[in-house]
Amino acid sequence: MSEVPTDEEAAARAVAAFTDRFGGPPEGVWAAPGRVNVIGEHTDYNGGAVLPVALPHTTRAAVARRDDGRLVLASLQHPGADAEVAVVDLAPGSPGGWAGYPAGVVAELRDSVTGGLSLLVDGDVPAGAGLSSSAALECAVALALRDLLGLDLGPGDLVDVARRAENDFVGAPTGILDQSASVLCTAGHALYLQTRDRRSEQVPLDLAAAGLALLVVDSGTTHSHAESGYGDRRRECEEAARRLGVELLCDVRDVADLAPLDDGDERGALLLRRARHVVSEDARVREVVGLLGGGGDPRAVGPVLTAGHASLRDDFEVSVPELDAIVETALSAGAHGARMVGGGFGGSAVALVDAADADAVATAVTERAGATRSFVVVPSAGARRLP
Ligand code: GAF
Repeated sequence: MSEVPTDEEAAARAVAAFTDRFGGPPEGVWAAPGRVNVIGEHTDYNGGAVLPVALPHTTRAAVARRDDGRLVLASLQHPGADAEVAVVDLAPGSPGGWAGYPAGVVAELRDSVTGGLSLLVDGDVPAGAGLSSSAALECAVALALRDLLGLDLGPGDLVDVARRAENDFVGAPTGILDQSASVLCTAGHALYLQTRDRRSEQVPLDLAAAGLALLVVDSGTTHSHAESGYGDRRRECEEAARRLGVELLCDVRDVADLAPLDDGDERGALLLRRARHVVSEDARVREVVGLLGGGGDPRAVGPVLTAGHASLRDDFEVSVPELDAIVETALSAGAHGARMVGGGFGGSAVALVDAADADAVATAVTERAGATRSFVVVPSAGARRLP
């Protein structure tokens, strides 16, 4: 299990590190969380629904304006990898690496960043674990710039700025799930977001009251084809939508309506599987929201999560043996349901467990499935300025 600092502790640590690095205090410290998605994977770029919760783990940005037109970036998680560049010279991929995420946000807002910025990053969102550490960083910086520069940006604008940084500057073709979760989630709730029209609803999620816990399990693996695999899936979904004559795959509501994709050739069969995942996953989001809001036993959500895993594994083919083993082990250790989360090809899984079994399930996935870390998620607050 991993500990996270309080907002006050996190702010004090960021102020001290900033002062040490830049010789004076920052003008403020902003934090944004990572996320875990309860259900709704690979639906966001298909116009479907998602149901993330914000993690208690956040990324913090301590920021001060400069007057020399330069952007200077430092990170406690990347010692020795500071980056410095003139704001006018920011261009996709330059700087790259960790600094590309904050730089991408600054590039998006560069018309307002006339004097330059000093920025120090700290955080505890596990990196490379499929828990949105990159979106947390983008959103913390976007919020900092809005406040510091007095920009007229609503929550949806912040999501878009952060997402464009990831798509256009870093070059990762993601949807809006991660940035929306980081900005819009609230403590004690899951965010039920329709990505088509951005309507959202806060769904109360007090699993502890039902004697339950949502356990996040990090597989400790990231496969090298994660990025290319994600892009491939996006293109396959777009092709399936084109063949069906719909704008986005989630315009199809019934899996039976996907039958025309199976035109007898191999490509058609593959597109049918991809589309079947997306359309059935979108329905699973609605099912889970219904179960959580229906006043029944939230344990009923478990099998829906497990069905989501089977769909990601068999139809969408984004799981990996390490995640399959974690899911199987968690289920055999008593979890009510379990599935991989995020884009896939490595990263983390979630398991819905009786709170009393959380430690036993965590031990089982570590000892029998090679998991590197587990923690119980308390649905936490979205992006905010720290005190
Ligand atoms: C990644 C992406 F960034 C999200 O936009 C989403 O598509 C997710 O994979 C899969 O649901 O986290």
